[in-house]
Amino acid sequence: MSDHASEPQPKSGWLSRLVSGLSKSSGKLVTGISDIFTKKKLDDAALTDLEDLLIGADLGAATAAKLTANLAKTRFGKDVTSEEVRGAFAADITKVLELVAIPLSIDPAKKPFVILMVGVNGAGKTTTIGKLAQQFRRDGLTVSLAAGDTFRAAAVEQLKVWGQRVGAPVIARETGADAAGLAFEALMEAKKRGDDVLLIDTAGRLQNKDSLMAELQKITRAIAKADPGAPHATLLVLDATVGQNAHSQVDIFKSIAQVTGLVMTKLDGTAKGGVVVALAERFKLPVHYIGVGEGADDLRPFTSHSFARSLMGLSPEL
Ligand SMILES: Nc1nc2c(ncn2[C@@H]2O[C@H](COP(=O)(O)OP(=O)(O)OP(=O)(O)O)[C@@H](O)[C@H]2O)c(=O)[nH]1
Ligand SMILES: [Mg+2]
Repeated sequence: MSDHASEPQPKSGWLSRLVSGLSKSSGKLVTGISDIFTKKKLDDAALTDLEDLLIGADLGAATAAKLTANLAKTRFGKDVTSEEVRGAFAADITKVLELVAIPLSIDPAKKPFVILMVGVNGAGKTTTIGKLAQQFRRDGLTVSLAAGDTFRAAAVEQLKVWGQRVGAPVIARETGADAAGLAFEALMEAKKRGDDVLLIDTAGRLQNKDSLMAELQKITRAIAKADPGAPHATLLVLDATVGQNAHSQVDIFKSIAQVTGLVMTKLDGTAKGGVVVALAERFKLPVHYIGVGEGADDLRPFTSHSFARSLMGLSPEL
């Protein structure tokens, strides 16, 4: 039986989804670490192998160097078990992630609290809006949605389906309509109704950075015209399956929008979950939510300890 399989299964539904969602990422690390320690003490060669393994699992060179250096400090030359190594890594990763695991707080004084969703095509913006809308509705908040991706009719339809499902009005216009005008109108309507939250979807085309920048800036200006403090949050949605590519997406979107936080989606479909750690180390942007599946309950607030432990194939409950 592997170390991984011997871990107790989490009791709560979400934690077991987190564990199974991250199983591709943790499987790679668990097997890799145990391969390194079947034959060796913690010597220089083992440390190099561990560092390479962490880099290969997308945790980034800086984090990989830090984790292995910390391990060497207390355990160099000693016999260590792979479980001990994973425990030590998880503890250090938790520290890195604690700085960015910041919940998105909806300020009730802002009516509505305006959330602008940005990110490349297919990252999961629209789905994340639907999932968030459902959770806010469950919390008793009134929510409206703005179909700011006016390029594709299917995008508007997708948002309408979510709106109907969760009981949130969707403000949409015909395909090709001005997204900034739509955002302005949606915010005025949401204000009039006294909605608690307005979620604004955007198109994610990145073929041309200048046009994307112009579009997003126009939308932001229109929102600020309707409400000078808005948007109150600009969330960059990143698809974890792109791995290292996520770095350049953060760079680009930070340069064209006031990104206030990240949402990482599709952690269930990839062995590249370690990229969350690399992004935390490099950008220090708050990570508000992670997605480990397509269902509304598969998006949850990001928590450092349970993520770090699950990534290392350890029980998130301990
Ligand atoms: N497995 C999995 N799939 C997800 C997750 N989040 C989103 N998806 C799927 O990813 C696909 C793309 O999601 P969308 O929400 O349409 O992405 P988008 O950013 O709005 O894309 P564009 O509108 O084309 O810019 C959909 O099939 C979603 O169901 C996740 O956490 N896990
Ligand atoms: Mg979309």
